[in-house]
Amino acid sequence: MQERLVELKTEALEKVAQAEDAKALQDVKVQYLGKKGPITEVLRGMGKLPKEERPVIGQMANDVREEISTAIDEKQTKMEEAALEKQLQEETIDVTLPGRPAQTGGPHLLTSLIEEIEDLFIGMGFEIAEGPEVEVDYYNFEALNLPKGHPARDMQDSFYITEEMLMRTHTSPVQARTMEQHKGKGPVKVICPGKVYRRDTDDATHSHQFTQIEGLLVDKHVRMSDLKGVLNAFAKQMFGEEREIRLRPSFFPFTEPSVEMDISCKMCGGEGCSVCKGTGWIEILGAGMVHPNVLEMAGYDPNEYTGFAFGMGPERIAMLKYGIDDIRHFYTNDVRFLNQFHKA
Ligand code: 2NL
Repeated sequence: MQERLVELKTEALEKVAQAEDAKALQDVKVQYLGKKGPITEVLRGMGKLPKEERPVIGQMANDVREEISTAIDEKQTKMEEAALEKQLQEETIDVTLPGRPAQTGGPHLLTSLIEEIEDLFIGMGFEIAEGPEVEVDYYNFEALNLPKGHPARDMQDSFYITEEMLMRTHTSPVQARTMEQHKGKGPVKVICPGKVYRRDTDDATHSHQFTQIEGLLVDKHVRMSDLKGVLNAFAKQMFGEEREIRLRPSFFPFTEPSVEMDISCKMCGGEGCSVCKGTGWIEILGAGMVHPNVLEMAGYDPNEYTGFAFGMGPERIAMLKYGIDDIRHFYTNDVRFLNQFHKA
């Protein structure tokens, strides 16, 4: 019987040592220590033994049982530790690795361009003024020498909220409001950027919503040469010192006389190319001397005060500067387009 117990112990310990996973170990436990296992059987058979041998065998059977049980527990602990160690190894985080770069946004191309233009004029003493995008007929048209029925209103059809209220078609109403606030006194020296609206069908060169940036200077003794000087300084800083400007006669209802300003073409240096369509010049903005009617409606005495104003489209300037072929790129907000213009 003793031999049998020694045999069982050796056998069981060997199987414990060989067990490769929790299930195998559990199987060993059931097989040797279970109710139907060989040790239980030995204990049951003790009745047949001589009395004096019983305690010896009993003690031994219990020891064997204890030893196997301890071996199983130890093995289980070892397995758990190994599993944890393995998991820790696999899940190690190397804190010295560089992090993933965060996706950062940035100003929209048009926003950057408008801010660049603002900065140039701030450098010449202008202030920034803003106003409502939903505007009343008076400031959008009437105060700018565009009375009801004026033919020039047709080119600026808008989205009407009511008969008297509309989405502004240009940023000029901001200047009209600014002049009014100055109550007939100068100087007024402002740059007005913002969104404007026209009833237009969208295509590569038209959009029902776009941006404008306008400037206005009203004071005593303001002359056309002042306009030319300011625009020349702007053009050189914005497009390059080597650029020339030229003013061509034009018409706007709110200025008299009115001009359009071209800059010399950088691509061909004035020789004529596809960018300037063979002319050597590129149209950049419209401008003029503020119409006496406009000054008067804003509360200025046109015999005492004069002024100049100009307006440009940031989309057009960006398209020329970066060779963008479709105005809709600005508004569809494909990040692949937008990201190209983020300054480092
Ligand atoms: C263009 C031309 C222009 C103005 C805007 C203006 C505003 C007031 C009085 C007089 Cl309050 N004029 N604005 C003047 C001339 C031209 O814009 O082609 N813009 C995109």
